[in-house]
Amino acid sequence: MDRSEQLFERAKKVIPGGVNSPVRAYMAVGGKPRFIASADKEMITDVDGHTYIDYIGSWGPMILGHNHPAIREAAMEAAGRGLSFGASCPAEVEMAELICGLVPSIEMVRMVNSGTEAVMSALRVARGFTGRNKIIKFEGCYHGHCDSMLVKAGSGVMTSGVPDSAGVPEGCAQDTLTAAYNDIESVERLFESFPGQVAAVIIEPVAANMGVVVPKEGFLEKLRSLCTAEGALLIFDEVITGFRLGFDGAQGYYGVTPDLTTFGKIIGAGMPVGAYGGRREIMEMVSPVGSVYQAGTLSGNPVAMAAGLAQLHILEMQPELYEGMNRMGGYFRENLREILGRFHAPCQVTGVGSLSCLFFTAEEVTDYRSAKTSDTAAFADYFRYMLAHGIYVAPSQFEAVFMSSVHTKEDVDRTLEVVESYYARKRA
Ligand code: HOZ
Repeated sequence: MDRSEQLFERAKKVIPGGVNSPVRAYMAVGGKPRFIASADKEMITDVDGHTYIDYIGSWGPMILGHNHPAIREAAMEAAGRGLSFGASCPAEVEMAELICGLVPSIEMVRMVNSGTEAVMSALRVARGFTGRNKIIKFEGCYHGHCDSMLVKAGSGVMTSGVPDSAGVPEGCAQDTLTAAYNDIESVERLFESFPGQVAAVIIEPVAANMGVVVPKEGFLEKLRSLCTAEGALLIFDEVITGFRLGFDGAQGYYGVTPDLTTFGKIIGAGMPVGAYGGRREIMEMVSPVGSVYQAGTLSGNPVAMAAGLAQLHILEMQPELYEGMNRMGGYFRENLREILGRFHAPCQVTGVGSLSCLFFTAEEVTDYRSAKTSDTAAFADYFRYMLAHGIYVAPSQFEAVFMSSVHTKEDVDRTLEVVESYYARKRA
């Protein structure tokens, strides 16, 4: 048994499934999870000394790569002044000003500790603001694990084949309505069925938890108009796309303005952070100004704020890093398609900017239903080969390939070589 296996055996005795988040258990791909000892730039090293090119990047936030010296130093410097105060600190004001300055739709923002918390809070605010209860979400979109969002959810919920979670009372889910991604008529029908009752529509503007599914041209615009016409708020869950597709995330990329936005780990450069924000009149609903209660001892934590600010400041000073990273994502997708085409592999390569995905299906992937046509056994086989050859992609079909600003052309070429050798071996 190697050290990862030993740790997993120990973990299984004291942590459910041996993991602190289900996707990590490798249940969808087989094999034993790798326990990570360290990470630097685009590389990650497990406890047995195997090094991989990392395409997870802690599920998105490592935009500048792992262990960036300026981010590490900012966090360490802040830690030297105390780990948590449970009181206001200067860095959280700076962070709020920076976010409001960079994202035009956000006039006020509240820090929380995870994307799940951000979504849970934004939904409460939307309900408080509109005085309505129903929320429309999209099949296959994942908005964290708060009760009302575990309905037709993506990510680990999708791989395990469990449509909902046990322990979610019917009452919590009954106000969640589900529409089909990229299908505006499915949203219109819900508004017609529940007139004047929908508080908000929440969406990942680029769906990245059923694999990566990009919005069809005009879909987000139509969603915007529909929400405005129906008096419902539009919430963009930008936990994955925020500050990744550019400073103003998917909303800037597609030119569609939501009423509320949720962010996650990216804001903290990987530290446990989330945030939600939007128009002033909506955000002024939040306690202590308004009547929507939401709180948190660790919110605006000084160490997390310092790390997040350091990353955002670097990006602010070097916006060309986005161009490089998006270009590398495009280069990867283009060459991957070329290889798959050569081997007549029934696959789809999807993505935008630095987010990519490889689906094992002949069908074009535009929504949850088509994403589910992917042959997950074929993905698992591919995953195991990639891992064995030093390429670390998410251990599930229904996640994204994350490119950082430090992935080099050599890394991507090496990755493509491994893909090519995988198909050559299959054909042989
Ligand atoms: N929710 C993440 C995938 N979209 C998985 C997080 C983890 O396992 O760390």
